Amino acid sequence: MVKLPEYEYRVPKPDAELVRKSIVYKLIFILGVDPRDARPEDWLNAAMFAARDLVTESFLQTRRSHIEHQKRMVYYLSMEFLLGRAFTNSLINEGVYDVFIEAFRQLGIDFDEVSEKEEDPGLGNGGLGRLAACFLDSLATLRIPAMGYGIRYQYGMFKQEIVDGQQVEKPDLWLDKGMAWQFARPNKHYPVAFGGQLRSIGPIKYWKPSEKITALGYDEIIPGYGGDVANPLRLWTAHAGSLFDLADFNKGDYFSAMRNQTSDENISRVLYPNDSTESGRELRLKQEYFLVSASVQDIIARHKCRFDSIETLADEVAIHLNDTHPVLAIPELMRILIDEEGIAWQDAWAMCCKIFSYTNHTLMSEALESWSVDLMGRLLPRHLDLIFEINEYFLDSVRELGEYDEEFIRRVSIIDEGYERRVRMAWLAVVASHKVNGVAKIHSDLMTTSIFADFAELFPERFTNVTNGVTPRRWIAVANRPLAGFLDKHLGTPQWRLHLEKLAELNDLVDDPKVQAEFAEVKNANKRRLADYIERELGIKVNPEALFDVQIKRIHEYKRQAMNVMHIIDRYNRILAHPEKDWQPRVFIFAGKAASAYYMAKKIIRLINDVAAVINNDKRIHDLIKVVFIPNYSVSLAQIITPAADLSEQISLAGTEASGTGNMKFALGGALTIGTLDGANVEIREKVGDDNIFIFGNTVEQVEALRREGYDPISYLEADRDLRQVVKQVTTGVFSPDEPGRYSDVAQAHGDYYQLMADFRSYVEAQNKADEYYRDTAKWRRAALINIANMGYFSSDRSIQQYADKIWHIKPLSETELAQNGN
Ligand code: 26V
Repeated sequence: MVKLPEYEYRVPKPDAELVRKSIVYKLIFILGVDPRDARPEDWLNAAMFAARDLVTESFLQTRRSHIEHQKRMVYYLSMEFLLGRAFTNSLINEGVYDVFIEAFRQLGIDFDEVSEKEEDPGLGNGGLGRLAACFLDSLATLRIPAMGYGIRYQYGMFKQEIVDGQQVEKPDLWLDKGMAWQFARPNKHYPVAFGGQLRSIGPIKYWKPSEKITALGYDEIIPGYGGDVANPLRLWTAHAGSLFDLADFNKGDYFSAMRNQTSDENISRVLYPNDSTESGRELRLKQEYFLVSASVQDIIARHKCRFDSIETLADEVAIHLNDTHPVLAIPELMRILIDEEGIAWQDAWAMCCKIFSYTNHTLMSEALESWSVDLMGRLLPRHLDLIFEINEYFLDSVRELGEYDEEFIRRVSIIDEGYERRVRMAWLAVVASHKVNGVAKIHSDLMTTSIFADFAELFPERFTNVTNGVTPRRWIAVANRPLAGFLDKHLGTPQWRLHLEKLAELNDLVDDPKVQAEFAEVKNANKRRLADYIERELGIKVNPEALFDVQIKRIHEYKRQAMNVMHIIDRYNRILAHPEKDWQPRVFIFAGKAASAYYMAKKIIRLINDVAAVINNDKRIHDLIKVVFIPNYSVSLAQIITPAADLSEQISLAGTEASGTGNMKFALGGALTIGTLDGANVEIREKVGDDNIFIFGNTVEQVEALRREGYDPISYLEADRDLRQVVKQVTTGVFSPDEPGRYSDVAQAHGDYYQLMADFRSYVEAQNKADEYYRDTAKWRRAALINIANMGYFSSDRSIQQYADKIWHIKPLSETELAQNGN
């Protein structure tokens, strides 16, 4: 190994002058741009290169420590990572935010204008992807030896435009804007094979694939807070054929070789913009296999570079499956261990069972992945064969217990022997994992009584809960600087960034009128920032003194944005009927994307915009209601909207939202929740107390009872005149006068499967209660402060610590391990 004297590669502690010089240097010598011609985009790239220099050292040092101290590693496999912008986050985590602000000031360049030029890498759909990003932040911050693996989609989540009230999808060309935050790793490449045949010579099986592509790695740097650790998120890009094998081109058919190249490279072209169904798409299966094959090969290569023998793999490595999307990692590891490493089947299986763990993120049956045996056999014959062997081995072991009939065996079989035989990916995940967790208490409980009930009977010790969390670095320190200042002052320490439970000390201050007033100033500053954004982007003026009522998340029927709209219409009706009453002015804010093929979700977006057009322009309402749909929801938009909310809408039908993490971000920013007893709302209520949250609606038990007894939406309509009026207005075209029949199908949708009618009245009552609270400013501010003070538990640091302790059995790098690095 090359010996370097220390001073040759230690980046000096930066001051503003050094940073300024570095930025200008990068601009000229890396980007080749004359400072006099530089656009904000160029300054951004230059500044990101300057910031990357500061992180790179800890990035390399972290890796070196893992090797030297032979640390057990965890690998987090996910098809989605919604990282959000890297620039300001890295400055906060490196502790150089103010230094960069000063450097920009010296250059005479607007820091905010420049940092807003950064594209969000939208490599995910929603909750699951954002959770993965919060987890990476916590893994690095807690110094856990870890690495993420994902796909570097060329096109991330589509950009949403609203045209005539309707969603229009536009491609997201995020990579074209520069990639200053990634290191290309041209030496990290692996072949990924598909198709062909499975042959055998005696007991030895071998796979002769018909197609081979190359996975090429890029490392996105994930800096931990405090600046001494940074972990990689390795993202794979598909390249045609074998990278350095030019044989194909020498056959003389240059053009068809090039054509094949484009189709092979489709694998990493685009993120599937759907988070509930994508049944049977061949390209999706190829993407999933592409991710896991490259990652498992890389994990093994890394292990071999640290240890002599593959036999110790299960002692040194934990692999976590973020939902079922990367579950093919199980047969892929089996294949490599058996076919390439010569390990006996049972030994390989024992290793897998020690290595894998799996998180379930949804109970919705349509989101449970299964692949037809036919398709899998065509694309991955060896893997299908291994899955059959795993299934046989597993079912034999169940039969041996002698307690279960064939009906039970049929239910737990990894192969669904229905009309078309299918591989149940969640079953495979449960059978191979030593731990399976849900993402909130209620969700983990429901998991073991519903979809996984049979498995919970077989393996009770396998199931556990780790309630989700969010990173306070991004969601307070970066997104809510006024609140960060407030906390620093009143907690008397910046330590809440690392120990969020310190927020509890605020509990002593919630009655102090001065503290309440200061908090109100924080909230108002955030509301003014959002109001400016809304005016700039949409030309709508909203009053920052009104109550900001916010629902931002994917548009889904189960999340019941439609019920929110029904309340708005009902309120509109009541104001018109009683204009003399003292109504609380409200701004209703929505944002969220609908899957492009999800008809009903798109219709909900249109309804929101139609209702907005009518109410916002009705002079009789005197701005008591404003309805705003903010287009193109993303992590960076959430960073602007969340801190500005007064009221957080978490109104899914009980039993449908696994956890939610937006609910945590809002409460952390001092918004009060109006919500059902669903997902993490249940635990938020436990922490903040009943008086500081507006809970309404049926419980899971009540929802199930209604379903059992035959849910009858009409009965609610008959019993409630206001509800009847709202439904009538929507379905007869009051909000779509140019096309009165536009929503005639909406009310009938699946017989109100998500029980909006059943919860409507109690929702409206909870909303009225919220108005009453809000009028009593001291009471509201106190409740908001109590919410902040009791959110410490919902830090993703706590979640990750629990994963590390109960699931991965992994220890962080100690201070000394990090420091003792021979270079
Ligand atoms: C499913 C599918 C189906 C196949 C096509 C692509 C695709 C992509 C994603 C998904 C699963 C989405 C599941 C999800 O995002 N669940 C959310 O996870 C959050 C983090 O645990 C949790 O807070 C939300 O409640 C839950 O909805």
